[in-house]
Amino acid sequence: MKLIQLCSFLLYGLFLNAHTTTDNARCEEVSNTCAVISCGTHSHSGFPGRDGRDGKEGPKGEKGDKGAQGSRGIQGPPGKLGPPGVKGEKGSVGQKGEQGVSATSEVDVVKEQLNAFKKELETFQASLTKYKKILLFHGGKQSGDKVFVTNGLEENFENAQKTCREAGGALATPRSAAENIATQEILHTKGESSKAFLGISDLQVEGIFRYITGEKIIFTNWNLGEPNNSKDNEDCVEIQDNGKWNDIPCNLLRLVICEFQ
Ligand code: MFB
Ligand code: CA
Repeated sequence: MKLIQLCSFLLYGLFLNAHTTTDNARCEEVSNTCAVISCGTHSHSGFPGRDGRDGKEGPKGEKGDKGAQGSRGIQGPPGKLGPPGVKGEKGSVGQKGEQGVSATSEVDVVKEQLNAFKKELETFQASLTKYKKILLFHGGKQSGDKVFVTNGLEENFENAQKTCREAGGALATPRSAAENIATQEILHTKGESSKAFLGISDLQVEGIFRYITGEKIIFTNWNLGEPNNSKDNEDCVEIQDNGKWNDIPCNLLRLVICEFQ
C-alpha cells in the first residue's frame, strides 16, 4: 500500500500543481481587480496586484523644519556714497616755488606796453589828420570827426555805396544839422541842380527809413510833403542843393558823396 499511497500523493501533488498553474494563469488574467481570487473549489490568496493609480492630491503638509543656511550669495551692487570723511592732517610744506616777477617789474612791463600803444595811437592820429587834410584839399567838408568828400561821379544807390566802402569810408549819412550842412556844401561846389544819395532807405520795411547800417534814423530834413513814395517806387533818399531830403527810386543816378571819420 505504501507505494500506491506515495504514487497517489505524487499524482495529487501534480494535479494540485497543474490546477494551481491553471488557476494562476487564469488568475493572472483577472488579477488587475483584486488581491485574493477564489477560483473553482480552491480559494487561496492571489499574488499582489499592480500598484493602483495615483490618488488625488492630499492636503498641504505641515511646515517643515528650518533648512540649513544657504551658500554665500554673489556680491551686491556698490553701496551709496558715504558721508565725507574727517578732514585729514595738514600736509607737509611743499617745494619752494620759482622766483616770482617782482610787482615793480610787472608794473614796469605794463608801463612799457602802454607807452608803446600811446606811440602807435599818436602815429595813427597823425596819419588820420594828414588824410583828412588831403580830403579837405580835394574839396572835402568837415563836421566834427567826419569829412565829407565827393569823387565827382554819379552812380545808382547800390554802386554809390560800393564806391565809398571800397575807398575806406561810407555813403554820406548826415546824423545832425551840422553834418547835413557839410554835405549840402559839397553839392554847392558841384552846381545848383546837383543832388546826391544819402546812406538812408526804407528798402527793408516800406515806410520805415533806416541808416544802411540798420540803425533807426535820429535826424531828418525831409522836403515839405516828403517822403511820398511817389508811384509806390521810392525807397532811397537824395539831398538837394537846398539841403532838403526827398525819397526817390534807388536806380536813379546821383552824385556820390562819401564820409570818412
Ligand atoms: C516829387 C517827388 C518825387 C519826384 C517828383 C519829380 O515832388 O516826391 O520823388 O522827385 O517830384 C513833387
Ligand atoms: Ca518823393
